[in-house]
Amino acid sequence: MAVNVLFAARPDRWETYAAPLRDAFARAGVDAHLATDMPPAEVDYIVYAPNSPLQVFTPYTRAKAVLNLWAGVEDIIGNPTLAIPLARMVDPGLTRGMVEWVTGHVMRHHLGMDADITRSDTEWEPHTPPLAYERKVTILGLGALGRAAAETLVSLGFDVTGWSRTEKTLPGITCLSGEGGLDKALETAEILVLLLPNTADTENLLNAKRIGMLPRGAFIINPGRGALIDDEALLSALDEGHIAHATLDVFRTEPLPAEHRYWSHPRVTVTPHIAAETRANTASEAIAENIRRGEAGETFLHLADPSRGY
Ligand code: NDP
Ligand code: OXD
Repeated sequence: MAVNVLFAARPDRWETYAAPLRDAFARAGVDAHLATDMPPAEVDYIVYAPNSPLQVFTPYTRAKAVLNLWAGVEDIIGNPTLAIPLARMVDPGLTRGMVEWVTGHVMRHHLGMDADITRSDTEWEPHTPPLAYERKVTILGLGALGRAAAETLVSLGFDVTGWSRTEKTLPGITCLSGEGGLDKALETAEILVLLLPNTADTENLLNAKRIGMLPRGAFIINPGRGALIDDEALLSALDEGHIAHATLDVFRTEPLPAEHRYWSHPRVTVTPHIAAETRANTASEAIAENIRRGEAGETFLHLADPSRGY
């Protein structure tokens, strides 16, 4: 018998996902009825975006799992009506997008590209940037995205340190964890990349004290979540020149309000939450595989853990 899959996201997402999901279900051998509307008590799986109108899960009495279209789960994981497994999005297309975005912005700051691009005929001042192996990059978060970004930066020759909650051993990467590990990870970070989730433990993680631990002239790149950074502390460090530049893709309020100082600060680059987008084709494969697993009685992949918040 067909499983009923409810697609609960913004209406414009349906056009993007309907065909790739149906194709992926067929390839995975999942007999599915996919729709944007069906009686809640008949739904088996919910493909979900946290900005969808669906916020109360209690009527979905038969549902086996919520399959998130986003990597971040902070807007759903604490939902008191959610009593079934929640899978985060781990999508190879999204991961590649993040790796490319992070690499591009690391390279911009590593090579000092801005100074070259804005040079005029009155200032012919050749400079030699360091080579990648002379540049220390720290990535906070060694999950699906942080790890992939770290591996690519290592392959380019960068001296990469990564920090995570649990201990890890990853080839070519100095892996640190815990509070002591964080201090070390920050002290060496000429370029700092934030790829942590937004949880109770990570909110304001980059506060004034920790920003102060970064080497003078460090660059901060944040494609993680806005709440990871104490914005006032960052602005002070930018004003004072302790931080050379911040490239920020994510913010506490999105879109970033017009009056926010980040827009006009000469040492800040704002990008509109575009570091990495879930890609319909590859994400649909991930969703189909999880439904196949659910129907085969296998464990779901990439389950979020409410006790950790991610
Ligand atoms: P994962 O859940 O795979 O990885 C999270 C990483 O953060 C893990 O290494 C985890 O440690 C670490 N971590 C979590 N909490 C702590 C803590 N308290 N102390 C130290 N380390 C911690 O997530 P992803 O890599 O898939 O995604 C990361 C984030 O990127 C998402 O949550 C989302 O906010 C953001 N994102 C942004 C996008 C954009 O376009 N800007 C697009 C997609 C995602 P451990 O390994 O020990 O569990
Ligand atoms: C995500 C995001 O969490 O786009 O997937 O930020």
